[in-house]
Amino acid sequence: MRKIIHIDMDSFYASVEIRDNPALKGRPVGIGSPIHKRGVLCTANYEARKYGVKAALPTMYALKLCPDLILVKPNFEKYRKVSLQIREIFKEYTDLIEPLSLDEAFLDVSNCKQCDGSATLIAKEIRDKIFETTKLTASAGIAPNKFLAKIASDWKKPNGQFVITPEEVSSFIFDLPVKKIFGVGKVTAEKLHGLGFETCGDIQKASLLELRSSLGSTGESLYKYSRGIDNREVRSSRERKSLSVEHTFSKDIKKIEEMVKKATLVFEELKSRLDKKDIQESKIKSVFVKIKFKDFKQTTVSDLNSNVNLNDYLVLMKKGLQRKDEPIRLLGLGVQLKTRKKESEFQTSFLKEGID
Ligand code: TTP
Repeated sequence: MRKIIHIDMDSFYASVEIRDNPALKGRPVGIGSPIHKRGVLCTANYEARKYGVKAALPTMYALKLCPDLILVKPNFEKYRKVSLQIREIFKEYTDLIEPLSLDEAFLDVSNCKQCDGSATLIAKEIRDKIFETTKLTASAGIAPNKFLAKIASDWKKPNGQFVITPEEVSSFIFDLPVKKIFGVGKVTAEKLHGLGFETCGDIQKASLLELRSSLGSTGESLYKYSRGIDNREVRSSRERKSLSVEHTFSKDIKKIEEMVKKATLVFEELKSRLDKKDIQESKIKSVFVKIKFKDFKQTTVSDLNSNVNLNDYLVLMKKGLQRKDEPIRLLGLGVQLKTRKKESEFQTSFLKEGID
């Protein structure tokens, strides 16, 4: 039985900016470029969230929801510095640390001797130390696995923590809405609702076979997650090979103008994810576009190019669209990263997943 802590800083970029400019305190703040209002927000503080303003929302739209929103340009150097400070604190407790982004990490504290081995007390101590060192608050989730710990860290946000003991897993998971499950986005959630699954408890009533036939491999993951089962280890040295953002549309898209509009949104989200994961251009090997057509056939177009810019992605998208004259149901933009793998291996593995 593992003891996992998921630590997540509260409205991270916004909190750093407010800490460094107290005049922003108590006012609605969004992090995003004030000049390029055509972009999307990286995040917003809790005052702004009251208006419905949140990460990934187009800045123009956020300003409509909250005309008093103060826009602050992101400063990644500062966020990186805080990130290093919090990682130093994690290291005082365990070597099994899996950072998910600059402000978020899983810690496996199963063998940690501090605080008499109590993961709850360790989480509290870590949050206190983070505050002492950075003057920023963090929330924590404590649970027997990563899936539950991540959900739990959201439960008492901001500046709180929530524990799910092994005994509590069944009752906690039973009423959990399906959209809280990792990987279940808007479209999958709608599909699940259509099948009559509102909560994890509902999914538990279905057999593995039923889930597999109606949802494919997603069905298999849902079978496990809906029972609170997750055997993934905390991996401290994982080498990321790619990062992408995909949008599945609730209605298939036919018109090229609409595809360009969607691509622009996906692109902005990709850029902000790259920042959040601290992936700079020097780490990028190639860029790619993935398209899934109405008939579920998919194609990937890539280019050995480390510049992440919208025009290049649009060129790749148009190339992909020429391969089939059909509306599209999914658009993904991404990057392949430089790895320690040999070039030849990279090419084959990429092509394998790339074409149809
Ligand atoms: P999150 O931990 O997802 O969000 P948050 O810390 O802003 O707020 P919460 O208190 O609800 O956890 O992301 C951490 C930082 O990553 C966030 O401050 C800004 C950045 N980010 C982006 O740049 N783009 C995004 O789409 C998201 C979700 C976050």
